[in-house]
Amino acid sequence: MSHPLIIDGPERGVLRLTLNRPEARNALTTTLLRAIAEALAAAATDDKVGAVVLTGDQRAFAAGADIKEMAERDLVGMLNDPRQRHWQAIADFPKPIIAAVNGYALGGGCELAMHADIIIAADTARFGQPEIRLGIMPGAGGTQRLVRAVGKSLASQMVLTGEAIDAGRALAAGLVSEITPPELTLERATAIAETVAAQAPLAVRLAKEALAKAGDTDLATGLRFERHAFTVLAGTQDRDEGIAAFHDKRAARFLGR
Ligand code: DAK
Repeated sequence: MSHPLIIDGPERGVLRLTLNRPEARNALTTTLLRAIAEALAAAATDDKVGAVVLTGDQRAFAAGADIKEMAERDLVGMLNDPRQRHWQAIADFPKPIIAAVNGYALGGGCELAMHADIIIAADTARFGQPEIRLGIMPGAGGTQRLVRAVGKSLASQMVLTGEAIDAGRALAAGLVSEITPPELTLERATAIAETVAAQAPLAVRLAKEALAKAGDTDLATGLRFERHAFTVLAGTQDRDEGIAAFHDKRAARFLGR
């Protein structure tokens, strides 16, 4: 059996994770989720990784939790579900994740894409939370992150009807930041990841954390965090290097210090 997650790189600071269960539309088994969480845990402490690209194949980014596996879990099984831990590990990953979405991002697949900091989608991609049609509801942040991403009305429509939206709608709603022809999605996501990976690592980490606060906290708390993070960066060598490079009209050489 082929491995459900293909790990490439890091190359130019970018690690690529490719979901590899094409026969099941990249449905997220516990094994696949664990593999993503473990790859990210390793990437978190690898200085050669500045950003991660997460992708699937042309037909599906991921069609959600593996329904066959889910059917085997009763209430106690759900309470002891190891997947919660894996989802948390993905949410806690401190470096930027850029999702390159082709095809379907449904249920847990849409939720996985929303764990990314930036989503680049093929113009043929479809996003949805169809759990309601299975008699369940989103369980990996779909009701919370989707409202924050697209607003209450569209999120409610998606979650309560189970109907997917196309990439154009996802772009207009702010769920994704760019759409591309399908054959260019991965390339574009990788280019963005390389640009991110070339920046000062500590600044990127704190900026990611501050951006996350915007969705998690009230404005005053978020602004306070931003001010503290900004102040912390004043003590880094990379800030001095960035400013010196600007004056010298040369590219900065950041060290992550
Ligand atoms: N799980 C398992 N197998 C799946 C699957 C899935 N989610 N999606 C597709 N497959 C399998 C199909 O069963 C089929 O297998 P075979 O029959 O060939 O053996 C194969 O992939 C190809 O599927 P189709 O023939 O249906 O392919 P199409 O291209 O025609 O359609 C589709 C693609 C993605 C539109 C369709 O397969 C589909 O609607 N799939 C189901 C999508 C769905 O309902 N997703 C939501 C799943 S529930 C939690 C965290 C997360 C979650 C819950 C809790 N906690 C931490 C508590 C998440 C829940 C979900 O995501």
